[in-house]
Amino acid sequence: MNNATHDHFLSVRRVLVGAIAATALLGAGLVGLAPGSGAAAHKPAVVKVKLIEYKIKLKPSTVTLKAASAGKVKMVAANKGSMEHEMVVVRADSVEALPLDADGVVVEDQIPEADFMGEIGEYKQGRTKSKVFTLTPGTYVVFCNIDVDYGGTIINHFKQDMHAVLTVK
Ligand SMILES: [Cu+2]
Repeated sequence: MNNATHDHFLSVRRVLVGAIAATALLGAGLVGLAPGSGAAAHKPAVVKVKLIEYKIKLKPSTVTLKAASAGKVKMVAANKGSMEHEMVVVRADSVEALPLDADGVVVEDQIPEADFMGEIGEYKQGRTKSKVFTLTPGTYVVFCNIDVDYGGTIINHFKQDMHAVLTVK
């Protein structure tokens, strides 16, 4: 009887020690979670984009990449205008650095492939679309380049100042 009680006491102690050891390991694991490891560490930076006639607003307009994000920047683009818009992301030092034609319209064909980061193609007002871009530190121009024909008069959204600069650090 005495022995049985003693054994029981020992086994309870063993369970407690085991629990403490597990907690210590878990703690060490969390502390040891270096940038780049673990699913949560890969969360992209997020930029909220507002598209209206004829402006693009970025919030924030400067993002600092965490090492663990692997250059991933999620653009959440809300079309708050009254017509379709698109969102193109191109690496360029400034709006003026983009290849423009004589009318001041971006010539997308002349953008080097390596500088073309991608786009969210035109979509309806009232909708929000998201896309994750892989960006390295630098300067990017975010713009809408659609043309709308108003009975022969073509309005190009980029030319109407529908662009913004995104800085990635
Ligand atoms: Cu537009």
